[in-house]
Amino acid sequence: MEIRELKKKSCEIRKSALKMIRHAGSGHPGGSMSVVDMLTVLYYRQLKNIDPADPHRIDRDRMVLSKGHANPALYAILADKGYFPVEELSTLRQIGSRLQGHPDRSKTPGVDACGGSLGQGPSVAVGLALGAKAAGYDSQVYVIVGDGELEEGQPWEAAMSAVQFKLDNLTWIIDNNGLQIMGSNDEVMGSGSFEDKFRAFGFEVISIDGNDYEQLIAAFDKKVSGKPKCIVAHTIKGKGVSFMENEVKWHGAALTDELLDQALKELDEQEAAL
Ligand SMILES: Cc1ncc(C[n+]2csc(CCOP(=O)(O)OP(=O)(O)O)c2C)c(N)n1
Ligand SMILES: [Mg+2]
Repeated sequence: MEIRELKKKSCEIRKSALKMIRHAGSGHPGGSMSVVDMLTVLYYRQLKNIDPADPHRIDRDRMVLSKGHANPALYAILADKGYFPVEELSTLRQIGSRLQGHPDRSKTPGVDACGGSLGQGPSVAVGLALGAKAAGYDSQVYVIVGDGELEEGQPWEAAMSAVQFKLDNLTWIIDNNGLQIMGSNDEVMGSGSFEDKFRAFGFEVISIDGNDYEQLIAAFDKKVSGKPKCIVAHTIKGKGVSFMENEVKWHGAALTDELLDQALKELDEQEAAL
């Protein structure tokens, strides 16, 4: 897909995710909006050998959404790609639904790893990347981690392992939106420069505007050998919806009907302007 088409697609995905959250009456719009652009590039351009007709294809690339609360963005994409019917999106977070609030690989076609209990996805991704190498598959593994999530200890163990095992088939993406559930990262637990930290661990580090398509594509396309790649994606929490951008209160809140209408109108205008 060309960049203009990707951008148009991202408007659709944003609208779909917000409608889902409104319908469910709960969810995480801020952190869903910040990852839409990276997910759009991944699913419509980057991931190889993914096939809705064969979701478990053994040689596929893998995508681990470690910050699992951003699931509505992923579900919107998986439905659009045909992993399950679009109508099913309205069952988000309902009892018995295949679309739970956080990713469940045993329930949802196209979901590669469980998530939601923050801090675990990088370890799963390290295992997947090791497994692909051991089995001789040319699969790439991507993991998306929140910046607040990196206050957990487990990701740093995974980071050491990824370097130790020279996992150059692993791309670790930090959604560095500067906010978490209770405020800014700096207020809650200042983490300093992720660029410096991951470089010190031995990653190839690429720092980008994570809502910019040219920069996302260049970062994904960069070939790295002998070590894992870390993309520090500086994003805007709530990206694309004026009243949500950089507002911590939109971490975990459903929209009212009025605000949903406003958000959809803004996204329609952005799409029409492309
Ligand atoms: C182990 C664990 N502790 C707490 C939570 C509750 N929680 C959900 S989202 C969140 C904040 C995450 O912040 P960040 O990783 O920056 O996510 P984003 O800003 O991308 O939404 C927290 C604490 C959780 N899901 N898992
Ligand atoms: Mg954050």
